[in-house]
Amino acid sequence: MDLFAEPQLPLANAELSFYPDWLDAATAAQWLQALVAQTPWQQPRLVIYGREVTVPRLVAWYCDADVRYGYSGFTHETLPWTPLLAHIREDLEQRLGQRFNGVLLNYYRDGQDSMGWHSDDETELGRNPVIASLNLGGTRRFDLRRVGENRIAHSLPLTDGSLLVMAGATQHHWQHQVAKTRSLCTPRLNLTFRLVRPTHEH
Ligand SMILES: O=C(O)CCC(=O)C(=O)O
Ligand SMILES: [Mn+2]
Repeated sequence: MDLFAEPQLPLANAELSFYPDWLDAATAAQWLQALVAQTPWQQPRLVIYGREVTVPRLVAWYCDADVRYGYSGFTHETLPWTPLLAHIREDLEQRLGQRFNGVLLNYYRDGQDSMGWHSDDETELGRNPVIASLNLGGTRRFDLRRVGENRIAHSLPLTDGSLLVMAGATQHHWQHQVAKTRSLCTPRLNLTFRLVRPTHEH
């Protein structure tokens, strides 16, 4: 890792750190191949304004046995940690000094797979959640806009082996998306590690 590169992105009311070289290429390739093959992918349907839509990507949710988490209007089927995912979690926890008890896998098969504008602001995540987002495979553009504005204020390419950490008040002031694109892109796997609080804490 380049010790002189400043990971902090220059956005007001946000705590965003980007580490482009978090993983070496061989590790990233190995994890991508294994995770794509061993994950029981789901494509949930959810109801938006009374219309049933299919989520435009494949997902899977792994967490500790005691975690309850409803995400974006639907409850994921809960999977137990695999040895590889437990290893990745441990590596992140050690290097970031932050605990996580769940990870959402998002698999973008091609440019038509996407994730719409949102903040990761579910109450289960607590007031100022730390979310560690690991990227494997094809590069996709990650956009940020201020809550209440349409204009994209900042974009960055989430490249293979990179890590984006969102912390502090970021989710109160900013939304993010991974938009559809007509450009050719190879499959991309994103893992967002989260710490879900017990429901009785709030
Ligand atoms: O794929 C990404 O980089 C975004 C994932 C995301 O925002 C989420 O899982 O909440
Ligand atoms: Mn998100």
